[in-house]
Amino acid sequence: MVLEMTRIVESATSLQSASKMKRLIKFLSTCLLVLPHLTLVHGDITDGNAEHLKREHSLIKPYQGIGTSPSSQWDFWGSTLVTSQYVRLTPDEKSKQGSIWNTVPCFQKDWEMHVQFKVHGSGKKNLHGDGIAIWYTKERLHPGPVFGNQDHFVGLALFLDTFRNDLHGMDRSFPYISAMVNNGTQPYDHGKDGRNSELGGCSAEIRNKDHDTYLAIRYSKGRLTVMVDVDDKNEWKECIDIGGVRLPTGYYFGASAATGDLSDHHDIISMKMYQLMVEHTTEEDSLDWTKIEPSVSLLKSPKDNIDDPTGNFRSTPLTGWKVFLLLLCALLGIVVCAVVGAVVFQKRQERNKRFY
Ligand SMILES: [Ca+2]
Repeated sequence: MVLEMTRIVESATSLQSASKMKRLIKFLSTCLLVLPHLTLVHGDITDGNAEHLKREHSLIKPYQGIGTSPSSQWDFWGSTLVTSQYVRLTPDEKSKQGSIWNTVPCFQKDWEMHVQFKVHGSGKKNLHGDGIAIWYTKERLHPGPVFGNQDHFVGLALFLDTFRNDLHGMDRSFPYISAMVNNGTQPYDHGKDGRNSELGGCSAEIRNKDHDTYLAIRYSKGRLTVMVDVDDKNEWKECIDIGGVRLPTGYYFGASAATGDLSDHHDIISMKMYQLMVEHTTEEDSLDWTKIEPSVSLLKSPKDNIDDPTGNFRSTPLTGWKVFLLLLCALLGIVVCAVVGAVVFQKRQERNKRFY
């Protein structure tokens, strides 16, 4: 389009003014190229801003009072061992299960959880397991078969699956990170490594690293974003980014891990929860967010959304794009006006020259 404009302008004006116009168009087209990046940067996951750290939902060294103090904001269960340097959910031993749970329900509508973890053990390639799960669920401290937590859970789970159970699923490498949202009706199928119920995922080398390994989970305006920082580059790499996710407030954060015939040390170093400063419409704010049922609209047919009184939430992930398109249209408008204006100005000048 910009090239087309350049051609039109070249034919309409003299060579000298065309070069000026080219510079103008080059500048404006640079603006157009830069604009999407500005919006992308805006949408990127943030690094933790200490101001917005919610201590009551965070697990930070040296984990004072955990499990022993009545005012403790974290409970633990099973094989979990709390030291001053790490919370070990399982040791590198067979058939262990452990978990740690925030005792304070989270009433933030938009949040970001940064988890520093460490998975390490003596098992050689493919001879280790099973992995860690990070939870945001209705219930807490319910041990079970899903990485040490109950099946048919209600809420969100992130699985850091280090052992490949499904030998047919050779198209992906392990460890594999995946997300699942459940309203309690779906089972987690270990035999398929949860593939039937996953919303998205990525492979990530997270085991036996000498450097720190991190995972970030952001939930804001119906969008779930998961980033990993496991390559010692101090930068987030996108793993999962999906819209149309609905999660209520009032659920609990937790982490669990399990070993089977194969094992690993599954350690949590920290869980830092940040409140995101996001504005909501009065309509959104007037709803009772604790009553929302966990769901993902992408997995439903459009028909299912019609009778949903809160279905309007689902369009919110598009807002960023709408804003971008509006800005793009505005900029294109400016470009067209500038080109037309310059052509008109040039023609007038030429007409004036003829009179002298
Ligand atoms: Ca598995």
